[in-house]
Amino acid sequence: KSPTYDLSKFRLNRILNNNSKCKSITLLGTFPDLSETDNAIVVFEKNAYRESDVATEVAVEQNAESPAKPSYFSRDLTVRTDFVNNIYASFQCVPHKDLCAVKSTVIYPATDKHVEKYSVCQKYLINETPDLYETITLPYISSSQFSLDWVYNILEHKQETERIVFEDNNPETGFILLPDLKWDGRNVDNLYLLGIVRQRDIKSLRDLNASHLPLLRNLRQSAKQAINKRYGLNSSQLRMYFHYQPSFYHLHVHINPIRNDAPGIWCEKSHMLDMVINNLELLPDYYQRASLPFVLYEGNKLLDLYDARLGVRKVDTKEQLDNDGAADDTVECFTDE
Ligand code: M7G
Repeated sequence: KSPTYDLSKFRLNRILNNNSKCKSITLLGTFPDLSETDNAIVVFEKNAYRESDVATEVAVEQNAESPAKPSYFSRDLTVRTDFVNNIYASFQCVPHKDLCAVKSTVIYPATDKHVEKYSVCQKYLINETPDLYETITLPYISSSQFSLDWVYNILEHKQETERIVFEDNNPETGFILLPDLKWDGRNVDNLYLLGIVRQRDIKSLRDLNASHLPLLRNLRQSAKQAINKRYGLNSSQLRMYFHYQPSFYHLHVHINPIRNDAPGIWCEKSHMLDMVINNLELLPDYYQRASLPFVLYEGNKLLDLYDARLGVRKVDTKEQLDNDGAADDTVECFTDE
């Protein structure tokens, strides 16, 4: 069930993150009208520029077909001069109100896990061996993870149905392609789509084996075709990847254009779909045998479990740094025979 709230009634308790590079601010607060105690997270993010919004009035008027859209360069622009110095000038501009929309994401009610995910904090890299996955990560994610209700709502056509870009109903190889929560849906330059698989028992990359190759190949091909048809982007202009660890343990692929630095494309978290397919072609149980690095955030209980086993938070000693990699001797190596 989706709660209804009035965003203007939000009351701020704490700023969780203020990212000047992404031009976004993440706020923790409540909707007192609904509950004094339930936490709400609100993310405000300035939209990326659309190239069509900088058309000059002449260019807009030339196109009699479509009504003139607001442009930055029109009478609606209010300009305040900061300074003019020789050939240099600086202004504060307020464009037409239609160009000032701010993308706003709300999570309500937000759990402690959401607050942790959206807060700035210390991060640590874990090199997860198959044994560490079985004994630490898997028991933890089985008992504590974000609800997948939003994923099932999409798969069952209960929510976001009108946003679906493409769907394939095959229970084994099918998936739904639709805009990610992070995309404002306006600007193809920062397009961000999700491919959510129909199969419900694949938690993450770790569960993939060669039996999933038909699914992965179908996802790669059909998503590329659908994106080309709808948005005119070439298959060679797209980046398709999995996150490890994901936040949501139902297999999904992130898709965005390579020319844009989408949020969340960090190398320590991303595994390209092409490489995943190739790894499985070479070694059917690659992801059950591989060590997979992933990042843990301060405040996450899984970090405490790893710290107890591996001493992740401990300051490195010179001996440790010298011995780094020594444990690799115990790892089975695959060589040409
Ligand atoms: P992830 O790799 O599990 O986690 O990706 P991440 O957030 O650490 O990247 C899940 C993806 O699903 C993210 O890119 C989210 O922005 C997106 N997402 C999350 N929710 C709750 C929704 C939703 O309700 N609708 C849609 N369309 N996307 C969502």
